[in-house]
Amino acid sequence: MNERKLKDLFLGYATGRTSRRDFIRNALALGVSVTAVGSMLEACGNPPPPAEPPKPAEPAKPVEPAAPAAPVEPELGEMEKELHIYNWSDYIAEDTVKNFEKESGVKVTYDTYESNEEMMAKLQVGAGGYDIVVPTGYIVTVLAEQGLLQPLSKKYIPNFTGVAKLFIDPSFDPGNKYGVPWQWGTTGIAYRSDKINPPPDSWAVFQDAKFKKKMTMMDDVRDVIGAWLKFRGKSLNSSEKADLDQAKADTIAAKANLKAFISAPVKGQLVSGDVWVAQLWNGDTMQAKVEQKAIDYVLPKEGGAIWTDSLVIPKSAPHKRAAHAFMEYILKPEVAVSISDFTGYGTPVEAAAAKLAQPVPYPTDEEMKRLEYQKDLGKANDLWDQIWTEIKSA
Ligand code: N2P
Repeated sequence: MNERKLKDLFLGYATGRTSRRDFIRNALALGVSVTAVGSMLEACGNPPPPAEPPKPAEPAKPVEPAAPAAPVEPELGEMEKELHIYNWSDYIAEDTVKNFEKESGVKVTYDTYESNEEMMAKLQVGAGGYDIVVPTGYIVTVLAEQGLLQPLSKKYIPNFTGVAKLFIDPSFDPGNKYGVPWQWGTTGIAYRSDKINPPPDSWAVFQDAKFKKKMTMMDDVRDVIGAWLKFRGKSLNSSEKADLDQAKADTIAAKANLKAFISAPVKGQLVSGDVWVAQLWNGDTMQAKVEQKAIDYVLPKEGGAIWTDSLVIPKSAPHKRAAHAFMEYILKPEVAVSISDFTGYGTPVEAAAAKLAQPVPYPTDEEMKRLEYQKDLGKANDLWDQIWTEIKSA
């Protein structure tokens, strides 16, 4: 049985991209037993019940004009004594959790992940018992549509008023209903300026055999295919088959020169000199630079992704009040400064932005022309996933 295919299929179903019928059909075709398919479906929870048949129309009654719906924010009970956080690796200051525990008396369990997919897979099968996770913008949309997120009760987060305008009412989370912005950044190229001269300025560097096996791209379908789409002047949200076929060919051409598809953990290899060029996020590059001055970052001339990651609370979270307390805590300007000073990413807290040891200015209009926000791909997710699987096994 092809385990990789089965895993992708299961992920597709768990994330709502693959229908129940397609999941069953394909799983059986892969040789999975009927009993095993049953348990996999169960692990994903029950699908929504079939819609009720329409009732015969009743004669219309005069109705009172409806009062404008005030947003109902859930009331939360007493502060719990525990909090379970699941965040990207290297994405918080070393003392943030400790200081929060001291101030609040809440005991924090802190786990890390390396990709949105890794986090979603856990969340969607109900594993982990997490109170806070940190998805990228387009993933907030997906999780919210799947009904997996708790709407925020902003009355417990008075510091939310300190969030900069740019992060208010984002298109991926209208009204900031579910998320408190955490950090923002870009996806570009980290390189060793002592090994590569002139510095790379294009995604094309990954197709240059001169640096064979000294280069890596991220282990992330959206970032890798997105980069090759930008390389050809396309949107990194394209769902056009022709664009994606070209991106696939470009990725496979690059793969011959790559040491690996690897995300944040590549930092150590950049520092040691095992890797000279890595597709990476700006902040993680700055973290590596602390240890090795010759590491620099460039946004390729063809452009790349800009993103905001947000703190959100899963609907199933056992400690929702404590989760709100943590959100309130990290929005304090001095705490926000210390977090971004460690991560190297930009802060959404307005009063903190100017106080960073190395300020991360919001992109200028000129830079913005080269940057693009990732959006949920909807139906095209299947095609992207299929191409990614083909690239990985090529
Ligand atoms: C964590 C970086 C995560 C950024 N090291 C991904 N949007």
